[in-house]
Amino acid sequence: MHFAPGRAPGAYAESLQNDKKRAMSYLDFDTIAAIATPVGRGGIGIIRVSGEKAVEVAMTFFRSVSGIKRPKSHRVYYGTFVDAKVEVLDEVILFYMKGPKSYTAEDCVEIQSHASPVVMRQILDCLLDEGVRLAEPGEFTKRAYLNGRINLSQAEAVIDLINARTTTSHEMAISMVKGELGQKIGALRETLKGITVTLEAILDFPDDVDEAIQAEAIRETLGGVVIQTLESLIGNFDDSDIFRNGIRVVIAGPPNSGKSSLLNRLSGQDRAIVTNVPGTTRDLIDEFIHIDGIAFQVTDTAGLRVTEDPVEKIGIERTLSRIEASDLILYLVDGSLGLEAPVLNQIRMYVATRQCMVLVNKADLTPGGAVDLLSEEGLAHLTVSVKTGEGMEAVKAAVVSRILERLPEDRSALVPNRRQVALVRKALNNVENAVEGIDSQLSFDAISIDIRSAMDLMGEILGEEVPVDILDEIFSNFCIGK
Ligand SMILES: Nc1nc2c(ncn2[C@@H]2O[C@H](COP(=O)(O)OP(=O)(O)OP(=O)(O)O)[C@@H](O)[C@H]2O)c(=O)[nH]1
Ligand SMILES: [Mg+2]
Repeated sequence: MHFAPGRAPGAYAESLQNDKKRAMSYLDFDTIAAIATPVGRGGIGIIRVSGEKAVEVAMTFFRSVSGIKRPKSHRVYYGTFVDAKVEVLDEVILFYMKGPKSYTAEDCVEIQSHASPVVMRQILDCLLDEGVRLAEPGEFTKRAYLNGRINLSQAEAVIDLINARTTTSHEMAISMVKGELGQKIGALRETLKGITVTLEAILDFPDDVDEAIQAEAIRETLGGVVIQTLESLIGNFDDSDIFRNGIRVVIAGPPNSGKSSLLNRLSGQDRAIVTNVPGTTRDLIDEFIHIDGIAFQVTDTAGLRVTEDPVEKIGIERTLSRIEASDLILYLVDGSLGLEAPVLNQIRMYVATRQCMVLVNKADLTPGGAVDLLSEEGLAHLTVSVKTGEGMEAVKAAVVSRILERLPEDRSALVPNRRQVALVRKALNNVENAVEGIDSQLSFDAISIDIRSAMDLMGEILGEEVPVDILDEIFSNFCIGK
């Protein structure tokens, strides 16, 4: 066969097999345990045990009230957990899940105790003394992956879920755990596979196939659905990236307009110094806040004006560079005054070039012309009194809706993570090369190399062809017990 020079089709399947084998041999499947619930006091705590010896070891210490010696799968047992000296450590509930119907797809036992860190630690120590090993961060999920129960994008979604800081990113993580992204990528890989099969046929039986017609069809699929899907995945990532990290909002504007007061009002804390002296704030002041389940990093800044004060100058430079790195500017002016030309120019520039909302503060005072000027200029603005709180709800609602405009329409949309999107970008590059190759009538051999690479990248996203060191990196982002 002339297929994909340098890598015969058999070699491809073999390398897949080898990757998996390498990953398997890398983990010795001994029995592992860890505390699976967060540190700190709460109602119940869970100690999770997974592996061949899970039941045997757990039953060494468990005394069931009903007197059973061997638990049945997917049943819950009530009893006590005793240590090696047969002293009762706690009342516990034992839940046994026989593999493969468990989180790791191995025999799993979960012991629920009271959430006291001391008790949980003692229970864990008993298990560890019996030859169970402490799980590494992410090892339970890693086993679920290596045992074939979940694919890599699902495993990564579990990390995102654990780390989700906001409701929105939580929703995105949930839909990935369900495997929607995996399905999409899988479908894309099937499409690419179909194309490589066609190319193979053309190369093997050149006389039986009309090359021009086939090339046209392949070009249409690649240039159409394949490129569109890859581009939309990249777009979804870009759109949703801000939700993972918190949206960066900068409060800017002339001195004394009420910026520090606004930060304090939004955060509900007396965070920044407020005085009637213009130029009070010199440095950047950050606060994390939540509005409607979305995380914001709000920064109060030094008022923008021409100044000879060296300290204030540095503060203003910092303000400007933070504005450049922001997702949204809240430009605040004092409504009891007019607007000076430099301020008006600055507003015009930010509104035109960046995400910027203009807020006219001090609505409790007599208007001084700022509102009229903005209206004349056709610049949208909201009026507010940070002091009385009037108009604050409208400001928050406007901020949220401005941000939600940037979210992928369907919230459960397919959003790859950082590692995945890097692979999607590479794949897009390959597919674009293939399309160019067809247009410039390159040999089918050459084109199939690009398609093959794109296909491998899809496999890598699904975790079917992942080098071991990358696996390590992914799973080390987990906490212990997951
Ligand atoms: N009447 C009224 N006064 C306000 C309002 N908001 C803030 N102020 C007052 O305006 C003055 C300046 O407020 P700050 O929050 O320090 O203003 P700033 O923009 O941070 O000022 P700089 O840090 O100097 O740039 C203070 O005396 C506040 O009490 C408001 O809505 N109404
Ligand atoms: Mg201030």
